[in-house]
Amino acid sequence: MNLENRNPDAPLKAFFSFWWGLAAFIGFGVLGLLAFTAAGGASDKAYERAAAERQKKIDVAREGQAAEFAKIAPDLDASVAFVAAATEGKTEKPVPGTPAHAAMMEAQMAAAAAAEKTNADEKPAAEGEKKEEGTATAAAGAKEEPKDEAPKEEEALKIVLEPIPNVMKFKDTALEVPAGKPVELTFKNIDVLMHNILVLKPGTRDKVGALADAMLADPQGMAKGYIPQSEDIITHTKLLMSGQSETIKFTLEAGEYPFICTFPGHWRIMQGTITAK
Ligand SMILES: [Cu+2]
Repeated sequence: MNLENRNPDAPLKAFFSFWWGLAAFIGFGVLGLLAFTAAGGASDKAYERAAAERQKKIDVAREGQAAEFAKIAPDLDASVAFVAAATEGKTEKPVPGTPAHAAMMEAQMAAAAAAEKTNADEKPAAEGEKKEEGTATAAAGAKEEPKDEAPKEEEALKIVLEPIPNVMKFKDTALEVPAGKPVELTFKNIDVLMHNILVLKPGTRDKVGALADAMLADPQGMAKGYIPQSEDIITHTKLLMSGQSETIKFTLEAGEYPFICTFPGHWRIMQGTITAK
């Protein structure tokens, strides 16, 4: 036993280890290169194929989103239709100030006027006022039809009345008309507030005003245009939105006839008198 050198063949082993290592290193390198080449290597073709695969993935992702986004295409009509469909039924009431809201209010007023017309027809007309009642009812209808003008030979006195904006007052508070002659009163609501005008029998202003106040508690008050049921009302316009106007026709015997706006809170200062003489 050589105790001085217990591993006499170690240098040889080390020599072979080096060569095996080098062979393995080169072997794996060659293998990798072969695999890379087999996969296409660095050729244009390989890049094209990789690009095509990426594009395919992008297309799949796009198709997946198409259901969500295709509808909001730059096609404006399609976009509007899509938004309309998406929001259908979500806006139950039109926003005040929009034409849709104005149309809704008008429809409500027309319905109220129609209901009132039915009531008026059921009630026996007061004596001496049949003609006026008829005229008033026609004027209260949704559409102003000049059909009852034909038999009249007398030229009606035309009056235009406006509210003073923002102060709940009529511009003219003392109107004069000839007794027994037809009058056409056009009320132009140039205010931002809603107003109406009721022509009343002499001495009934406070009574009708109180009835109008009571309509605040009526859930249908707005739909009725805050026009109370009263035989003291000779004629009236519907509740007019900002910018609307309506013409009412009436003939008054000599006397002093109060007129008021019955929108809640208005009549005490929004009033005037028509003197017929
Ligand atoms: Cu008013």
